[in-house]
Amino acid sequence: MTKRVAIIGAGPSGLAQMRAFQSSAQKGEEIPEIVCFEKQENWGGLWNYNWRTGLDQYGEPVHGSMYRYLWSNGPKEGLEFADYSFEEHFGKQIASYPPRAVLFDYIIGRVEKANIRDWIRFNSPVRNVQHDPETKKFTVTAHDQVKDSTYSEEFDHVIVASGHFSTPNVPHYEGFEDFNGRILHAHDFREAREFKGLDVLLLGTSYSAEDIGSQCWKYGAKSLTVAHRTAPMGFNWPDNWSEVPALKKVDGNTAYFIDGTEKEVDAIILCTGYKHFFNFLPDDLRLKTTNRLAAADLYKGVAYVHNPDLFYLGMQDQWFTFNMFDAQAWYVRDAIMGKIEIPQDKAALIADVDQRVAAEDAGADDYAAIQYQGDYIKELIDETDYPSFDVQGACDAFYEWKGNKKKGIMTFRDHPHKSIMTGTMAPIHHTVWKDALDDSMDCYMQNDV
Ligand code: FAD
Ligand code: NA7
Repeated sequence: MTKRVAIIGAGPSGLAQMRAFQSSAQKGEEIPEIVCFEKQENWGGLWNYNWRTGLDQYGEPVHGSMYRYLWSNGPKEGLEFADYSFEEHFGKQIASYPPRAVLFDYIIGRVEKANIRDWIRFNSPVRNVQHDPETKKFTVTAHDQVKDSTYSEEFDHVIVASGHFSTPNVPHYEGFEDFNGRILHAHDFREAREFKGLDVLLLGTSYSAEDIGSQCWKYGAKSLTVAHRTAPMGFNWPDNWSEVPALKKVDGNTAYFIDGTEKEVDAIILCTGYKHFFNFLPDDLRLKTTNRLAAADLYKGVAYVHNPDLFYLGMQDQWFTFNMFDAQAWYVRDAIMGKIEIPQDKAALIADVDQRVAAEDAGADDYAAIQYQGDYIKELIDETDYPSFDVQGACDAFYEWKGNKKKGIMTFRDHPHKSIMTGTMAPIHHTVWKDALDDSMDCYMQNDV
């Protein structure tokens, strides 16, 4: 009997999984039957831009957290697929920090070539998964939203690739209910021009705060104030950007900070991160982890220690993205196809996780974290036939990127990097990022290379 495998989500992680199986089939190997359940009407996950916020057309929470004008926050040379280069897709080398539409096109190009769209059931959120310890089968219940009918099917394995940057972590601060302006989470941010001419307060010091603040600055916000709970980001910010200690409360439009300072603000954007949230999974199958590199309870970062027939992709915090999802997907494919043996002894699985947590904790800084995740990718690809690539070169691209951010937080995207897949240097983009207000693919592709 052919095994049946369910993949939940057709974002970059789920698509990597399908491409992994398809590449085996292409080599003449017999692969399991694959069914991918995707809640949205198209593939690409977060990269499938959604103008909606709140609930979608079916009343489901909107998955999308990406906003207009988003340009890659790291160099594309760090995320390039080893089996499908940017040059193969675009027919030429492109600049290093592409806008969202360009990256979406790249992700989709590979799976269109692989011809796997028929494996995906769109508009089909998974509602429930149950595991029967007797038969060792999973029962997946999905909702066909077009027919408005719910049905269940059995699978030998389930791979959860539903992402973890869609359910916002929304703290409350005193006075929010009486604030005379908009309070929103980064998840609901779409159009930076909404904040033109306004004094904007952001909470948080990670990617969302840095990037949403930078967009608001680029599109004409009057001032940006970023409150940190732990430590400031410490970049060399423009003159109308300040970093302040944690927010204490708001009263009317006045924000009060714990050092006794205050600031009049028109809008508050909560860049306070996301929750790993799987409301379709029962307690015995549900991953509970914080957003870290060594995610809890995942052997080799993918196999659920309490039931290693269940896999999770992309659940780690991310320096690396697309090629890390590939490394995981090829590994999971080989585990399912019996080429890699996952220990069935729970203590051994847990020992693997403990060792990963300790290794991450031993790292001193972001540079160690990048190296840690790079080493993880190397470890996985060494065990499969995923095309070997210069992971260290990708780490170096990230180190360069960090250095460029220190030199100029509004100019780091103007730097080119060298592809580790093809060895080609990226061109310098025709317009510096701060002046490039048109983020369409047509405009981006106008580089003369
Ligand atoms: P997702 O992209 O989230 O895809 C998950 C898929 O699962 C979605 O299609 C969703 O609809 C589906 N799904 C969810 N629940 C269900 C369900 N119950 N049933 C069926 N389907 C379901 N990475 C970069 O490399 N560069 C960047 O510049 C970058 N910018 C980012 C900016 C923002 C604002 C955010 C939030 C993330 C950014 N990322 C970036 C990181 C991003 O996490 C990855 O690039 C990538 O999208 C993760 O892929 P994924 O498939 O794991 O998850
Ligand atoms: P992250 O990277 O998880 O960061 C969350 C930030 O929110 C971090 O700076 C936290 O501060 C801060 N935070 C969390 N809770 C609070 C409260 N209650 N008050 C104030 N500040 C808080 O999320 P991002 O959205 O920035 O990035 C997620 C992904 O999106 C990322 O991969 C990018 O590619 C895009 P802390 O340091 O813990 O004090």
